[in-house]
Amino acid sequence: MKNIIILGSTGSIGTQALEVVNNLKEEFNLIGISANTNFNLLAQQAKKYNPKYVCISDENHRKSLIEILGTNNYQILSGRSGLLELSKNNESDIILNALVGSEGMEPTINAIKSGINVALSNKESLVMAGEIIKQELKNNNVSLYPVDSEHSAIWQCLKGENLSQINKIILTGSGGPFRTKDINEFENITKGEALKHPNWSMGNKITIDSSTMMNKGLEVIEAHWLFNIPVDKISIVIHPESIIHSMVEFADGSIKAQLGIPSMKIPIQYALTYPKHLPLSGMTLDLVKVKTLNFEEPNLVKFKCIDLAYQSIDKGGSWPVILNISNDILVRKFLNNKINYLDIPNTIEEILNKHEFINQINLDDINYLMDWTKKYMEQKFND
Ligand code: MN3
Repeated sequence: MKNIIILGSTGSIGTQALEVVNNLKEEFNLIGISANTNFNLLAQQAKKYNPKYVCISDENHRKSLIEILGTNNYQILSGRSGLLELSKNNESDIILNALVGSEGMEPTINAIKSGINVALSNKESLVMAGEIIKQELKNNNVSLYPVDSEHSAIWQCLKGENLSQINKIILTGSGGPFRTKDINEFENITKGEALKHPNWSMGNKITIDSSTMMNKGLEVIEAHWLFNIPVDKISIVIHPESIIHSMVEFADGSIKAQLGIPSMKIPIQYALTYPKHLPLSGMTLDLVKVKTLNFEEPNLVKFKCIDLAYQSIDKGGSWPVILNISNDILVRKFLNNKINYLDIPNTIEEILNKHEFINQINLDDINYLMDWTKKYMEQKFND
């Protein structure tokens, strides 16, 4: 029986993770959940699953949460400090980090430093602090289990294999909603169009990232840190059906792939139950119905973000940090109708080239770069 905390329990990954945990009652004891602003759903989840700790990050909703739940049966935490405290709670054996964006990095590091294994959905943690996280994993003898479907696939393909015998990793991506759209029409892409992902149902931030294909770029960096593979051995193949979740090619040309229906429940459950594949209903893939699998090359001209991500990990240091933070801020602005679609890649490129490069980064540098990027954006967009 594992004690588990789910950070970001009201989001797309969090709600699915709660179902997974609830279906495996003999495996898990849920001890904590957290949400950013959605106190209503958080309260419902608390009543249904009875965790000891309930955390609302937005301090404004603390009172409302307490009004619904009371303080007799739950320990209520709030604010950024409450979240950070929960991420260090070593009554838990595993923490699922399903937080969105850069804000998820510190909780990941806290958990590792507290000796807690992490099931990581927050890829931004590794994009910004990959090197620091790897060092802390070693120092604290802690494991990191990927939740991202591509990385779960690679992880499964690498089981029992020797890293030195790998030719390359082949990350698959659906290509998003604009795979076949003319580049000249990109300028007028609306939020509604960008939020319509063909295969996966996900949160807003990652859905926009999938449409710009920044998501795939971030995943290249994530794979690099997770599996210790040089970036020139990580390639991207567009696979519109999202049935193959990624592949590994070995020295002899043999390729292993992991397949399944595009549901996050499978990689979530595997990250939590590793190394066991436990029953999960409704997830059977009917290959006869799928019939055809297609593959094509990614278009790096249309999807500049992929190229920016490769450049970033190549340059290292502050580049991936700036890449990630500026993307976070720009996606939020796009979702709030503050900027146009093409402002996302164009501004990331601009800021990457303008910032003062830091070669070896520590956590203070990352915090400094966060502030610097926020200020840059405020000035650029006048808000
Ligand atoms: Mn993914």
